[in-house]
Amino acid sequence: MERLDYRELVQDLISQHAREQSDEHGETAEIVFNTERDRYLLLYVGGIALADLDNDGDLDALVTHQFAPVSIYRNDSMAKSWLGLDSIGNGTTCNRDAIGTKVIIDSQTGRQSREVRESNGFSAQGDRRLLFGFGHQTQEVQVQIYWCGNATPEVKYLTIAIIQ
Ligand SMILES: [Ca+2]
Repeated sequence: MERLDYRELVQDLISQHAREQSDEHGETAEIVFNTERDRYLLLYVGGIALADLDNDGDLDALVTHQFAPVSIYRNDSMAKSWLGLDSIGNGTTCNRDAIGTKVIIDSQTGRQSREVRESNGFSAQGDRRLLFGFGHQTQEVQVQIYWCGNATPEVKYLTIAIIQ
């Protein structure tokens, strides 16, 4: 089975959204609610996907509506140090999507853990890439990766730097 690149799918949706929100001169149009009915139709949520669409380390949101174009909400948090891990299993001892892989990171800011999941609930999907934030300082971190539930972790030591 072919592995889909969700980033390409999201870029297609963003391009489609931009075209739908632009006027005939290519200028981005402001969304105007003409009636309460329009507001209801736009706000009626069908599904949500949380992913780092602009690759800056924070989760953005893509929301589908039953009767309106897709909405995209960019998270404009301040730049911090972060790490994104995109896990790919070897296909024998761990599935190719690495579902069930758990990552624990110990740093000066504490312990964080994330797990690769197939889905995030009804009509919802999350970024398969695991995102970790480390505040406003460069630091050494210990990364423990438990591939597909394996009891013995793969251990890495990384230096996380702030991107300005
Ligand atoms: Ca982001």
